[in-house]
Amino acid sequence: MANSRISVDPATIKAHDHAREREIPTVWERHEAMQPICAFGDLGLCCTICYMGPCRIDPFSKEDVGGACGAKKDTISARNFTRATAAGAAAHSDHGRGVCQVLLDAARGEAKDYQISDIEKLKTLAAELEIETENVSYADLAAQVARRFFDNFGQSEGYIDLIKRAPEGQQQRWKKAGVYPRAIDREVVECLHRTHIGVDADHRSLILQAVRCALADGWGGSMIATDVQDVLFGSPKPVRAKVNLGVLKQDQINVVVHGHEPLLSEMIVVASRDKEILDYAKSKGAVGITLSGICCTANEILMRQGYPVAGNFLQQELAISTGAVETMIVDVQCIMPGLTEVAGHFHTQVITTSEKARIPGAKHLQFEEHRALDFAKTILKSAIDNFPNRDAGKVDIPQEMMDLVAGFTAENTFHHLGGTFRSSYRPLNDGIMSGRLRGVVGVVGCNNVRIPHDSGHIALVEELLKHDVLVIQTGCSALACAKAGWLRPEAAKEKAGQGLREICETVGIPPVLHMGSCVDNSRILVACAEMVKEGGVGVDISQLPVAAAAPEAMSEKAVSIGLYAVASGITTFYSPAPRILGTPAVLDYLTKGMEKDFGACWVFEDDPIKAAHGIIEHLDRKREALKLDPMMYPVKISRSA
Ligand code: NFS
Repeated sequence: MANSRISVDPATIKAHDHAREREIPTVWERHEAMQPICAFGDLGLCCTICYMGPCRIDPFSKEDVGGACGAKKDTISARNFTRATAAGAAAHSDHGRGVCQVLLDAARGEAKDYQISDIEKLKTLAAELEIETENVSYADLAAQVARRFFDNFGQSEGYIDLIKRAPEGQQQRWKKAGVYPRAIDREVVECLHRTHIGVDADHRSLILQAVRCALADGWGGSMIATDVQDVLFGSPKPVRAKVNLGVLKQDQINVVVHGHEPLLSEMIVVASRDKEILDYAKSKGAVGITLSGICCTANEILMRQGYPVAGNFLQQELAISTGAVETMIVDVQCIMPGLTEVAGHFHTQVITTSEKARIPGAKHLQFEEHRALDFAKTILKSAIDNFPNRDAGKVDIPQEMMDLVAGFTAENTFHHLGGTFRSSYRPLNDGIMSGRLRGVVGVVGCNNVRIPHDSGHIALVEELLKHDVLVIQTGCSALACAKAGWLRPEAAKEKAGQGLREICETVGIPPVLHMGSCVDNSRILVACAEMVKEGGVGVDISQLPVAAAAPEAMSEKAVSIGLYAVASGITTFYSPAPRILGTPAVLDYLTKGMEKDFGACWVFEDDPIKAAHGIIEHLDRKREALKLDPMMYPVKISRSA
């Protein structure tokens, strides 16, 4: 396969070449072996829900045929879409539940290695939940907040609490459409119930339930995960760090954490600084320990601790194929089972730690939160013991590495725009109103092997920056642009249009702001709500000059994120489309009908430059509707860009 189809990142190309020379198949080779991809499945026209089938619908058939039960393509495709949303929402939200459990355990003194790191955030949250904060110990407050959030998962009455953070206009739309989310688990379960054979067969009704479930994710499970993690581990602050495979070190013990929940990785951070552990590492001939991350776990320890990032989703196997990783510690989500096969060619141990995720070929060490630090030390010791097994002849670490600044949040990000004296969203809104900034766009999501690694993120973001769009990022997308160097303040001079550059240089921020992991897309929702509150750029999220993009979407979580973004009023450019392209009715509702119900829609555009131009036009339409000033430094869209 040509390198241009692998990646736009030189480190990835080098590491992939190294794996290929050693005849180690990775995701690219496995994906190629899968060709041609089944078109029925790809178009969303394959139904595996009951055991009369699988049934598949011919997209070219003149007659409106159905599967064995009579379900036609609209039903089949909408059911598949709803199930994908439920799985994505479940993954984010179960993560949220896990951190709530640790908050409760820490408050009860049963998880002694954890503490409440951000007391102010705890108090603010408690007040928001109308929990009495006077004369209550922090431990008691934390326990009450945790229990209240637990209720948000399973309650039989009422609605999820944090949905009230949304502007009134958006809440009214949700109520009118009948999608105001009740309880997180309930919405996931209802998606599964409705999509069982013989229940809901109306595509719009199914998608509206998917919307309710996605909202329970974005304004519920994910938002709870973000807020409770901030309470436990501290709210991120801007921090400098390094990214790409070059962070792995030849003379050090390399431990890579991969997955999503920061509960264990935060403890590994603490353990990796422990003198006894460092001395033990030296006793085995290593200079020290390099702890780095892959995927969203990487984002978590990056933004709170400044730890280096080895790579994003498609680089997970390549980190191992450098031959320099002693141990990869994984928990949940986005962990390829193929890792252990790659590890089998080297001395690398893959260790699973979550009771929810075991991988054939990996060693399982069950993480125990009540003795978290001891557990972290045990795992590090086993990595150190593995160092002498490394075969120097097999080691090949690409040297590419880039500086970045991460650690922006809804609370601190736009406050930076105001400098020290004006801590509010006013300067951001003023920047937009005066035409210095065209708008704000969240570029988020995964890598997908169907698209050359990082190419979509890079092309789309580069084009947006030229046109004075402030870009905020999370997940693997943030890591793609970090590797390109755009999360450095200097990138404003190199990449941004004049208006954006002026703002970035005045405040000293990069033109692309790292806002965390994928559950932290909830920070983007809160930031949008804050922009509305500040005034002048729309009374509803759907009126703001904002948009979202996921140019290399891969996971079901990305479907849930895309859906809650759109339902929250943020038009979302998404590629590749979820499996609905074979169904005109579903496609029509997602790309047009949702606009009427929620004020925003999905746009499925595979060409990242065309997507960027679509976003720019969308922002300009929003600006026009609000009668904002013309852009101060207009740059013509070049169609050949
Ligand atoms: Ni998000 Fe994070 Fe990456 Fe995609 Fe996977 S790591 S939760 S799903 S692949 S951005």
